[in-house]
Amino acid sequence: MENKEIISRLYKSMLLIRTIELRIAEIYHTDAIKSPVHLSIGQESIAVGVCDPLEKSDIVSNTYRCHATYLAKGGDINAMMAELYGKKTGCAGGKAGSMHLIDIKNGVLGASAVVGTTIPVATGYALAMQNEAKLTGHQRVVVALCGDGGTEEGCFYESINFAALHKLPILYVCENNRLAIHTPLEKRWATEQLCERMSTYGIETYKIDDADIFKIRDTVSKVVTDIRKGLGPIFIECATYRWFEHVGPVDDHSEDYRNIAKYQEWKRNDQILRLEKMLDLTTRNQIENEVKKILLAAEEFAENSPYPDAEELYTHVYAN
Ligand SMILES: Cc1ncc(C[n+]2csc(CCOP(=O)(O)OP(=O)(O)O)c2C)c(N)n1
Repeated sequence: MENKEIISRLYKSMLLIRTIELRIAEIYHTDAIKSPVHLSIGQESIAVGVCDPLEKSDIVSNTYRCHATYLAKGGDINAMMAELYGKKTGCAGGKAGSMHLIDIKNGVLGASAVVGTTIPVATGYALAMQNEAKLTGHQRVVVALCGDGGTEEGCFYESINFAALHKLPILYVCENNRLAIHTPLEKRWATEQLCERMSTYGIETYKIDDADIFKIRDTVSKVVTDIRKGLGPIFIECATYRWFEHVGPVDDHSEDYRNIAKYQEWKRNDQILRLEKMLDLTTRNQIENEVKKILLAAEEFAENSPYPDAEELYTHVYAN
């Protein structure tokens, strides 16, 4: 059994992500938020289980469905909310929106709307970290997360091969929610043996099929230690379920491509409720109040921040 401090920390991190995403869904229709939003409600245990064992100087990278990883790695929540509002104080100056969160200071690489493209960038970062360690003596680790759809891109396989060849300090994590927009895995993959496919690159693989927050955290904790020692890349597949529509603020379980029985099953497996039950009422109330305060402050920060100046349209277009 994990100790109370760890349970409280994991609960707070997952609750913060869930609460902010539910709030985003609530205010989305007011047009305060200026960008499309890809919510990861239901998938929180992956981001939190993966980021919890990392050091502050380690790096994570994710796709457009990036709120959870950004927050779990310690990304600035005020800057995230301001980015969604299109404000000058946003983490990308209010010009990029929800799909392109970035917080280099806290180890969050820039996300991208183009499926798969963050994977080679993260792999290149891992190469730089391998070189950096020769000078500093300390090996930072990069974690590249992507969806099951991301693993269908050529650059995913090119990156894994390159990382395996050069024993790069990188962990690849697939958040397998079995959907690429509206197309289920059964219509896209001839076999579901993703880990077996990855192991042909000569790397160690792990599959976690129940989104158990402790299993994810323990596995990542072990493999990151190995990666830091120079053992090369490792791949983890985490099964999960997206509760909301692909993009936007509502749940779309009435749609044909959805499976309501699966949804109910995954809801019963909700890791936030699981941890909630492990905590005493006083601790829970305290955490819930802290989360509410953080969220309220972020919303106020975003609302009260100015929009970017018109001249900003002409900056960051070309590299200097
Ligand atoms: C290169 C590229 N091809 C197609 C798209 C259109 N597209 C946007 S999201 C998406 C599905 C990706 O699914 P997955 O990687 O499993 O991530 P999830 O949305 O489930 O988190 C696709 C095909 C795109 N953005 N980029």
